[in-house]
Amino acid sequence: MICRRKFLTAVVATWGSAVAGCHVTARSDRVLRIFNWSDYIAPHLVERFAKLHDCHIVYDSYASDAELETRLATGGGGYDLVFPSDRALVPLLAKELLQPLNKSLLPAARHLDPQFLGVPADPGNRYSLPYFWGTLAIGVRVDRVEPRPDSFAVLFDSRYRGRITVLDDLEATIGAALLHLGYSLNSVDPQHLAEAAQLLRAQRPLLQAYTSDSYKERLIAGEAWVALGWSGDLLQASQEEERIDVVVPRGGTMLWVDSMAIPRAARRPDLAHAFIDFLLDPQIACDNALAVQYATPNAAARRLLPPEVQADPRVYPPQEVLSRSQWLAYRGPQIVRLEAVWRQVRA
Ligand code: N2P
Repeated sequence: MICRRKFLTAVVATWGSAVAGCHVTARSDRVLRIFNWSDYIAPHLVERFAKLHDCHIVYDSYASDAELETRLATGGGGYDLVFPSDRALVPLLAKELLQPLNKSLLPAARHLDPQFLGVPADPGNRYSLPYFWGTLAIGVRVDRVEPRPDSFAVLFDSRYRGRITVLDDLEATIGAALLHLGYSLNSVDPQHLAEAAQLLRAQRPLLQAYTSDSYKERLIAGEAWVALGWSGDLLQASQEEERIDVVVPRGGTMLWVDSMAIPRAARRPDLAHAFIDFLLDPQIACDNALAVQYATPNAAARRLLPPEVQADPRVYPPQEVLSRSQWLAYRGPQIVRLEAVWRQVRA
């Protein structure tokens, strides 16, 4: 397994070589532009694909669905391959920013577990295929936080004043507050949101930061003791620092699945299809899952994982936790209600 520091160094090295090394040999028109969540691929796979397909890869990353949506809507980046969440697929499809996939170029899609196909946003998977899934979870420094928490309550515990971080992401952080209050993750009820706003305002003095991209480092350094984050990123941190554990709230949490999709404006949909099919190969998907620590929707890849990973409830929560959890929904125009809450909280 790859440790966090090696992982980061490898990412930088791979980007360097993908950009410099392959550029020398690859034909100049063979450029694949990828826009993905940060720390969300095994770096050596990017390099391997570039060599295999004699191409140059430009690899950029983002920390929220909102960033992806804005970039695609403004035509920035010229990306060939993106990784929207199930919730983000809705606006991207409504704005016709994605192109249909050519399934004949994706034979390895047969390895996907049907359970993860047909998300409501893209029922026939015409535009997207699942990449990884996971939960909204809490990273905890077990040397500082006792007993081991099992719910979102720890995010609001004044004993950890100044040591807590939450995601700089309105749906995730308001969602955690709604769940803590016993409401639906996807509620748009004004009363529920008013209570969530009150709770999150009261939480502010306890927070070290609203951050979606520095919580791992803060946990590893011991600066933060409690961090709301994405399951795999937190597990990457725990792999590097054994005093970090990952808590998936027993009462249920947010579930999400991120997909691979090709922007309508892609210049190299051929390379993008080849990259998707490459990532769907069972051994490659297994190696990738081990590096990023997220749950794979690839049934064949899951069977190749070491038994202890397949059985790790922090990666694959048990059925009773899943059944109490909810998929994040797209709230459509009602999102303005959450935006109003977020403005009050962040003001
Ligand atoms: C990867 C984060 C992806 C999780 N770093 C949110 N969809």
